[in-house]
Amino acid sequence: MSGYFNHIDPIKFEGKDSDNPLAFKYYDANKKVMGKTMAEHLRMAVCYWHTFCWDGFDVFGGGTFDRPWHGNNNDQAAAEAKLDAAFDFFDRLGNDFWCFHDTDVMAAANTPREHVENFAAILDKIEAKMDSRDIKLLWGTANMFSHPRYMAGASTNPNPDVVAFCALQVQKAMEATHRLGGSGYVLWGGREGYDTILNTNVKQEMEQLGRFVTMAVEHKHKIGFKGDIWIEPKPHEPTKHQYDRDVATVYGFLKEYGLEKEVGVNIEPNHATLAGNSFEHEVEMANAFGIFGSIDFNRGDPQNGWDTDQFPNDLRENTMALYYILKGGGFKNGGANFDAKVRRQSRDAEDLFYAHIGGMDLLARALENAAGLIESEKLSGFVQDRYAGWDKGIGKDMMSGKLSLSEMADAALKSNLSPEPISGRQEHLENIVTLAVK
Ligand code: XLS
Ligand code: NI
Ligand code: NI
Repeated sequence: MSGYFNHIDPIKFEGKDSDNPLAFKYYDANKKVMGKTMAEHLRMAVCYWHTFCWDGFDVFGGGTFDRPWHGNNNDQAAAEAKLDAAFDFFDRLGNDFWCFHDTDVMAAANTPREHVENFAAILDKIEAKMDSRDIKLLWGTANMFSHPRYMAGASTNPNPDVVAFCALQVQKAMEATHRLGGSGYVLWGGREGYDTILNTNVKQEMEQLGRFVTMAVEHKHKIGFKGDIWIEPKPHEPTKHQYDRDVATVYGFLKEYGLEKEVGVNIEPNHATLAGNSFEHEVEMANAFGIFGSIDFNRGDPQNGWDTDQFPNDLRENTMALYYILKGGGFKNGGANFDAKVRRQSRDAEDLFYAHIGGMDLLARALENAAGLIESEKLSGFVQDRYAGWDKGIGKDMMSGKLSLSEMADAALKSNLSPEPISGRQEHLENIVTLAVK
């Protein structure tokens, strides 16, 4: 036990009239919404990296948090101290899931053999922690972007020896995820892209990525991992152009390599907005392609053009996202993790709790709002009516392939109709959402 969180009592649900900032006002794990509990719907996870690894540094200055487990050496003792603190935090917050990168949890390693040894050493400890609790692993991943060896990319690196190191990290991280009972495995291609086209062979790199993801899928089947693999789209940052730009781009990539039935997406709203998309657009595109997986729930800042990774607090945006998530059938193996970090001045233990409590309460409200929108059928009914023409007549015949272009054209000549434009009712529909955001 680290002691760092000792002054914080386990967080309880106290209801919306509570004044206690260290209590849930809306997240009532066992409350039923559309037939499932809030906990079952949301599958909320704490992310190890921002919450326990980041020390508050930014590009202009060093760490500000002074956590007792952040020593100068990232050795096994430090990794174990961090693990104790993390599980002590989970015990108090009561989150059902967590997620991690290999390098978050282990002692620093420089060589491939050291990587295997250090990762294995901490895995036994993690397993022991998990065995004595109810907490589950939402997903695991490998960090293939922080070490200088990855400055020119991970699986898209010009040097095959670097890609071999990636293969080792993915192999071990996926096996660890499987061993710890994880539901998913994430591939975020942090440096799978380029800074200048002048030094880059784009076709070669795309093919490396295609082959590498195929190898990861083959390995999943070889070891019998039954969870999902998800790619996390992001358009840029750290590289100028990233190959996994957004959901539609990832789908094109998956189709090209025959992986669209094997790999889904882990959507992050801040990445969506950086790509010029709304959060709900990305969710609905993933639903349309059948690749919806999981969500990293953070937010950006409307005035800043980078991945600020802030805890979510926009009820309307998250109501919309949850509406499309529920409409698509909700989370299966996926869930809601907070890929978000407290601000650099939020340096106290309490701040970590305020952040997660706020995010969990927000998602609980957004879930109830979204369920209300689904149940009222006002939005879905409107959309259904709008497209009703495709269930019959020439609409149906065109879509079933019965009509050629000329036959469809003949239908226009035959009816000689100049169809009346019909209102899209945008403001009316927006009002329905506004009234549902409570
Ligand atoms: C960075 C990403 C990263 C992934 C996991 O922008 O969001 O944190 O979620 O590697
Ligand atoms: Ni993320
Ligand atoms: Ni991100």
